[in-house]
Amino acid sequence: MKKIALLTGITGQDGAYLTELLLSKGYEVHGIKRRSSLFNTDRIDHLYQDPHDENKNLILHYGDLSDSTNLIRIIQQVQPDEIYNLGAMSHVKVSFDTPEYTANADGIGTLRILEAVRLLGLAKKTKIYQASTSELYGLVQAVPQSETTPFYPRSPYAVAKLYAYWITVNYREAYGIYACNGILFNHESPLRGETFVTRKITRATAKIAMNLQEKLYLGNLDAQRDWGHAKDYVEAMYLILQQEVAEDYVIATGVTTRVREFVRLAFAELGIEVGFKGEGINEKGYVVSCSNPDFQVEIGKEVVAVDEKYFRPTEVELLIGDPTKSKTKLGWEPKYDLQGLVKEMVAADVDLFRREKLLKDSGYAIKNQFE
Ligand code: NDP
Ligand code: GDR
Repeated sequence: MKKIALLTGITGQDGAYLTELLLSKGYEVHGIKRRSSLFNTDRIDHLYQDPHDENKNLILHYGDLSDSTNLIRIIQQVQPDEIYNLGAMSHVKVSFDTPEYTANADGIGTLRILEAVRLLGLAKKTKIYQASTSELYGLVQAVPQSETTPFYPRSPYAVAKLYAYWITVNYREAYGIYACNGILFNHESPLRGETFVTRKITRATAKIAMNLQEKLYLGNLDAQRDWGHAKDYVEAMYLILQQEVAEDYVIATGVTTRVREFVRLAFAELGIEVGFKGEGINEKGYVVSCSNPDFQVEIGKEVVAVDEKYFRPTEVELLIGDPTKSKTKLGWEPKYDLQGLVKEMVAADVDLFRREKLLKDSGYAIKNQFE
């Protein structure tokens, strides 16, 4: 009998990689997608299967984490062995603009999934993975951060995810549901949303190198993040649900890097050396040298500047995870290091903008300028 998985957030970065992984393991995968005025399945279009095919293994359902009856109906119909709750308003900065919605989708949305499983009598059948986050650690209490480090959330997003974390633990303890938190540190990929800092940087690097963009405006260049590759991290999600006992795990690389350094590494991938001068909001990044004949960037050109609009009212300055438990208990080991991650992301964006440049040179406008 093939296993059945249900994913919320299937159209997101992690949803796409996890779907690929579960399909490769022979699962029947069901995903919840939101209705949108434009197609929103770009990340999983390569996995499309004809809904009329009797042997299809990928099935999408319309739904939303803010709608209990919809979740109950889908879970009842699908009878999943595993639920991966990846759906969320996942942008920390945007959560300050939409705090109530974020609490509803990210916090209460998790409760709705747990409660649906309980009400439908699936407590002994359905295992639940909750997408928890290193943002729970927030204001630094201790480093590196592990499963026992105290939480101190610093955004409406993190506070909503704190509720989701504890309600998951509570349903495990109260009703015996196999429900686990994966406390994942930042993970990126060519599928990363364009407004998260790594993808914003790799896109701008490619565009600046091709003279499609003048400058990259960023916020806090000093922030430190433990960045891994999403492909490695969805392997961990799967492993977390395959254990004898339900537990919570930190998934991280154990290496932290500043935003400024990520910028340097991205440009260096294209043979462009970027230096920084100035301090605080007056800090600038400029081109020191360019050894790649494919890209004509002027030496001395200012390519990075700071814009206060990207500062957060309360910032998380330093994240560095301790993945000892996941390595020893799950046998999880990441395959990518930061260099490999940056290389893949920059290459994918160069490829993307080569195509966009062709369009621009033929007189068509470049899409997606808003962020
Ligand atoms: P994305 O932002 O790429 O994807 C989020 C997904 O959630 C999308 O499919 C989105 O749909 C969906 N979604 C948003 N709101 C709702 C809603 N109200 N109802 C149903 N679905 C909704 O996130 P990632 O893939 O990067 O992250 C996956 C999960 O892991 C998230 O919960 C995130 O908070 C968490 N996380 C992510 C980390 C990371 O570094 N990537 C680290 C730690 C945790 P649509 O496509 O329509 O917008
Ligand atoms: P984060 O990711 O907030 O850690 O949340 P993001 O990439 O948005 O920010 C990382 C750090 O970079 C700083 N920064 C900027 N961030 C953005 N987005 N844009 C900028 O221009 C910019 N300049 C500097 C930020 O201030 C921050 O310190 C991600 C999300 O995927 C969450 O859903 C997830 O839970 C956490 O990672 C772990």
